[in-house]
Amino acid sequence: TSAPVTTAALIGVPTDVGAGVRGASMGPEALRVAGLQTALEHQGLRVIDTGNLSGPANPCLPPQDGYRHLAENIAWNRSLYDATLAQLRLGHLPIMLGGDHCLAIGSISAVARHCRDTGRKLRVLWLDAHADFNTSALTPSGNVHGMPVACLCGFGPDGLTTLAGAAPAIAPHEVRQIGIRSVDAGEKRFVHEQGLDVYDMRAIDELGMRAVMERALDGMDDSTHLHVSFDVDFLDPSMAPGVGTTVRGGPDYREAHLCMEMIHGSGRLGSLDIVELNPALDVRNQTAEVAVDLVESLFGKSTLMRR
Ligand code: 5AB
Ligand code: MN
Ligand code: MN
Ligand code: MN
Repeated sequence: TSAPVTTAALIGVPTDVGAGVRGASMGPEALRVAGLQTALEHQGLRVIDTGNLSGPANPCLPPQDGYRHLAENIAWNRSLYDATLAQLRLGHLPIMLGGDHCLAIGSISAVARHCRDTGRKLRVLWLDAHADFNTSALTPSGNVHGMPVACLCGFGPDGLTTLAGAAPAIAPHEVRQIGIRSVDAGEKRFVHEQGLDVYDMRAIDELGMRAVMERALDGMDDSTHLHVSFDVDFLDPSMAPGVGTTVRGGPDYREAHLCMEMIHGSGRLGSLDIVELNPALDVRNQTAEVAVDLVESLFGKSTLMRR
């Protein structure tokens, strides 16, 4: 009795319309060059690379009414929503290759819709230096990559909050944030008000990554779909310089691996985003290579046979 083979579907989304610094649009190709497909195949997955989605160029304009490039953000996320939902309906495990983190609105809206359609529970693990819980009123930048969690919870413009239908795609209690160390003042108040479950760097320092992950993964069962949204700036910039918004003091290499290994151990992983990788700021593709290393752990690579 061997477990059925999982088919992963890579969806490249080459855009940086939600970011303040350009370059994340080159992320999908950098992840491919770093050997993502082979790494997944080594962990026993079947992999389909669906190629890259296409969409509007980055107009590089200042914010309007609190958002930069709102129309472009909506266009890319609609297209990603459709592509992700199609793969979920085929029984595949979608892996979104970003692109900036605005794209989690499209991918997670599709996952939420699929969970609703199939009677599953949803758990979202948000691995990031940032809470990404700004609104147009709170944002210091207007960059939509700082707003996806708020949009998914229903706080945002119609074009980004209703991809999966009129109701918010997710509820704050379905989210666990890990690695957080940079939150804006207004955003911080809103995180508390909405009751997001945040494991910041202090929690990781005090409790250790193991206890944090035990808590973050607690309460899932056979009917839970686990989505991991991996913002590469989660990692300490000493090992991951290729991101637009570095923040010192992130998880080190071993802590990040333990995080991924424990997610694998939960057995519930159903979809993944890899976002915010910026090859224009990277050195010899090392950040993409670290991300691929971590994805190997996420899909079951371990030193010894079993644990
Ligand atoms: B990322 C900041 N909070 O809203 C903002 O990289 C940064 O997807 C957002 O986590 C960083 O502009 C967005 C200052
Ligand atoms: Mn982010
Ligand atoms: Mn971030
Ligand atoms: Mn970023």
